[in-house]
Amino acid sequence: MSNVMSEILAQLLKVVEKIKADSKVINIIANHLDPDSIASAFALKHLLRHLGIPNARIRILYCGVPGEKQNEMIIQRFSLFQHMLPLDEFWPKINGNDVFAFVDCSNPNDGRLGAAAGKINPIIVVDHHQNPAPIETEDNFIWVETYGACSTMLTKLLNEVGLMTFKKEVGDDLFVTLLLTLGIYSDTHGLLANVTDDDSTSYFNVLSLSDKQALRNLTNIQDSRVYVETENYARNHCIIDGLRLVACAGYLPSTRKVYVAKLANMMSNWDGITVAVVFAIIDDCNLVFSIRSTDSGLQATLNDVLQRKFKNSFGLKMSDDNLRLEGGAQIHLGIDLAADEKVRDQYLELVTGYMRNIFFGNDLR
Ligand SMILES: [Mn+2]
Repeated sequence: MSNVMSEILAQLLKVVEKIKADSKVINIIANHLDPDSIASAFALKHLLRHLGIPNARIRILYCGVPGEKQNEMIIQRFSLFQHMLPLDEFWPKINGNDVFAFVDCSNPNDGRLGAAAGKINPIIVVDHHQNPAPIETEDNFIWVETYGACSTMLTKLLNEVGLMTFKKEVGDDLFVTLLLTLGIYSDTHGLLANVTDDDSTSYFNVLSLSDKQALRNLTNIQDSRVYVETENYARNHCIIDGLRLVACAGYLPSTRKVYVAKLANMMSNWDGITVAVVFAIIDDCNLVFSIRSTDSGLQATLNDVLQRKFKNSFGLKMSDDNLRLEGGAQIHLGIDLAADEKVRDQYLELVTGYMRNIFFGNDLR
């Protein structure tokens, strides 16, 4: 064991002993539902259980919705919703006996935490993002380091304590190694982005312990027919002006909101495009748009102009892999005009004109 790793482990063990001595309930927070976040949450649960915290005093709380189809498939395959609870629903029941762990996130003020934002002081943090994290003291365990995936950090911890074996008889979650494999794979774009030596070592380690057939099934993702139709619509309703693109994805049910971001990701990869904006009118009376830009020099300007236009409904950040700016907004429109098929096209055209003025206009030049 390296000196650094044994120091990290010693601090974790100290905090775990304190949680045990005080009979606290530890709430592991996954503030989004992607493979890395889910894997890290269940791997930490495995670790804490084997360090002596009873199952009944470990809870996984999640934020948001699965969004991407792969996340849905993972959750469904292992019935994960039976083993985690939505933070927003559970938050009112939290009491003085609860303590918190953050995995794959470290910022207590993150908006995804909803009502809990700014109110949690985590006692454990394991994260690979460079976010404003809580300060490490004697009494907490804050491990924030630059790796390709948080799953890599959990893999390292499990290996350090010799807990990389999973047995059904003792109630272990047998799917943890598979989740860790998917977590590292997806956050490093298949070991191609942001990958450190530890990421690749950890990846092959957990891969060798994973069910290959399940892995194939969970990485073979077919686009739904609705997605293909939406993509066709967006391709047919996209306007390009120089290096910029604005595309309308039409009128979507709120369960398909994630398509907007997915299409913006795709279109920002088109040759010659540095800014891609995709928007849709959603049936919950919202105008949703996603913006992607490979020109990081635009960050300040975009932030300025779009904050002014859309206030707090707009947010922009550098992507986890540092490859592009990612942002978006959800603007409440108050009336579901597009529900009326007779005026839908006119309405979408009107909004298209509005978006063109913003993203092709002088303010953002
Ligand atoms: Mn991650």
